[in-house]
Amino acid sequence: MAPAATQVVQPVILPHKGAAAAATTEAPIEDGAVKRVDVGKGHSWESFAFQPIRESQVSRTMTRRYFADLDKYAESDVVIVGAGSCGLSAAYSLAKQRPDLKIALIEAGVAPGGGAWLGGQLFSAMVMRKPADKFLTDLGVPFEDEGESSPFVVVKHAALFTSTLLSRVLSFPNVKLFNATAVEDLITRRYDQGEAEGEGFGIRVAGVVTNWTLVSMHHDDQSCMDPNTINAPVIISTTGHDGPFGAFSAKRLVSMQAIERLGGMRGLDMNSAEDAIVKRTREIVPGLIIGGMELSEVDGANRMGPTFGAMVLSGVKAAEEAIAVYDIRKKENDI
Ligand code: 48N
Repeated sequence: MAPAATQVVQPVILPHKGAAAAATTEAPIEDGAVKRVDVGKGHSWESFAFQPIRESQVSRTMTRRYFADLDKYAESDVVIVGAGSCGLSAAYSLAKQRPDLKIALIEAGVAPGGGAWLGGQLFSAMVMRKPADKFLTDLGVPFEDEGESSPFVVVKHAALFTSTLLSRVLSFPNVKLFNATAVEDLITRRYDQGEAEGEGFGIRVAGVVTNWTLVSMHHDDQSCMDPNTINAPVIISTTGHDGPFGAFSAKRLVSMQAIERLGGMRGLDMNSAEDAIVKRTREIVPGLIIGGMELSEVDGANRMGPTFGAMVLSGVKAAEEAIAVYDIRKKENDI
């Protein structure tokens, strides 16, 4: 039976509130034809020249900005560990709902995006089960929908989703991405659990410990490379399940005996995996919310393989959980 006609849902790109007014040299589109970028001087390559510069001007611009950001985000409201599809979706959802919150996004890779640059087995198309198409519409990513009877939609290339999401997240003035930076530990506080949580002392997560990723990967062959820190009352950890740092926070909670053991990711079962990951995205220990595929390692949930709807909606849920935790701690003046 021929597939139902595929309808391409074009996004209505709304002017993004958080987007800085980007200076552009893009020539305006006139009568349907995009004019080439006008580089001035009558667009003559023979007479073309950049304005002269001294190298230190570039160096000072980069270092001043980076260290001003480090200073500003040394005290953050929310830190998101891992800028894969779940972490980026959490950052987008959180920054859009709460422009008052300072959000630090820490990504070990030079390139954010995690496993969402390609679909399954390095193929291009990205499949998302409904209702995750609502997130795509909100974000403004075009997708193909074979109609109501189809349980999923398709983004023609995963990179179209990830690059659009990344650009929206980076356009928020209250989000700072620190990429090529690894979280190599958690800042913790002991707190009296009181009767409600079964007496004794528990740990609460109060920030992250960071280092350049390349440094974090070489502690075994170069000692004494101390880290840096970011304090925050709420951490969202979405570090995935594979790669050199996969499930980082979950594994660290076990090694500090904050949780007994990992449940261990189970075999592939799309139907059970995606519902479980979205519905169980939650605060694992006070101050630390875990979502995305990292959660499958905590709970022993199945994996879903090449569908990404649970990643984006787990990110949406993690953002809501983070807002709830933050607002309670703020009300208790316990930030
Ligand atoms: O894409 P991932 O790995 O993780 P998620 O949970 O955002 O998305 C998972 C998704 O890509 C799948 O695995 C799909 C759905 N397949 C499932 C299946 O069954 O096979 O992104 C995690 C990001 C990466 O970019 C890592 O570099 C980063 O987190 N990361 C860290 N960044 C900073 N500090 C760390 N300690 C750290 N650990 C991982």
